[in-house]
Amino acid sequence: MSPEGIREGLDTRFMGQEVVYLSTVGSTNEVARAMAARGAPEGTLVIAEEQTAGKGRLGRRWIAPAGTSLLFSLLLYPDLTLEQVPRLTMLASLAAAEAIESVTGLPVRFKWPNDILIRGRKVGGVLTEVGVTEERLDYVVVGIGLNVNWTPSQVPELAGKATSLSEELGREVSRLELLQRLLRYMEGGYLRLEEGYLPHKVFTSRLANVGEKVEVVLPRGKEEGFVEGVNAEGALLLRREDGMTVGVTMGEVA
Ligand code: BT5
Repeated sequence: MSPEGIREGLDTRFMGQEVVYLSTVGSTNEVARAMAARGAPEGTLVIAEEQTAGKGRLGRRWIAPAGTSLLFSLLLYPDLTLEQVPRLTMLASLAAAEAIESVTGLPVRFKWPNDILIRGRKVGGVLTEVGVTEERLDYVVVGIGLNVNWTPSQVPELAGKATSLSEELGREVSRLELLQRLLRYMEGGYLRLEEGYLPHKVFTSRLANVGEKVEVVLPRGKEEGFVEGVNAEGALLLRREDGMTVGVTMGEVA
């Protein structure tokens, strides 16, 4: 991949039109945050072949051998409140799902809040970070990692839990085509978001475990209940044994 290659044939207005392409970097999210501080334009794409400190949530690591994956971040300046930012995480997951399905035909589901799954295994994840001044949202960095052409099941830590597009399909997939489609879907959703579109219903239609009993690991403790879906702000709706439905904003389905 190259910056020229990415822009060539990319039919977006701004998403991915400014490209920062790096062969190796700590984390693309960190570079995108630095770009925000320098006033880089909306839709700036920071993409790397390899990350030496790829980040997951809560200090976890994102593992990907060089040249095998899509590892990138998008810089956005949305007109949203802090509470509404999960809409962007949902949009990014949806854009990834639509891109994967249109390129490969593989069925994509989500595990709340930010896992992208194929046949129950994690093929990608989204890490959304914000820049805030005096409680006002300055910028949002949406980081996406997708396993494209490698075998994560060979990494002991990921065995049985992770997969990739090539592992599922038995052949390699064009990272460029996948990226360009994802950028197009992301821009389409983002523009609709500004007109008041709420992505939670479409997101819920792809949510794993709906109607099933799950355990959600919270920052402190756990919550058990039946998954009902996700609300407009991305909270997981859980119906507890006592019949009450609660909205969980922080944590993850075990
Ligand atoms: C995520 O975190 O799933 C968000 C991952 C976002 C990565 C992208 S890459 C581009 C951008 N720049 C960054 O620095 N980050 C973003 P979380 O839900 O916390 O999941 C992390 C967990 O997933 C790890 O603890 C592992 O168990 C597992 N994991 C790590 N690498 C994986 C991989 N390649 N495929 C599947 N699972 C993985």
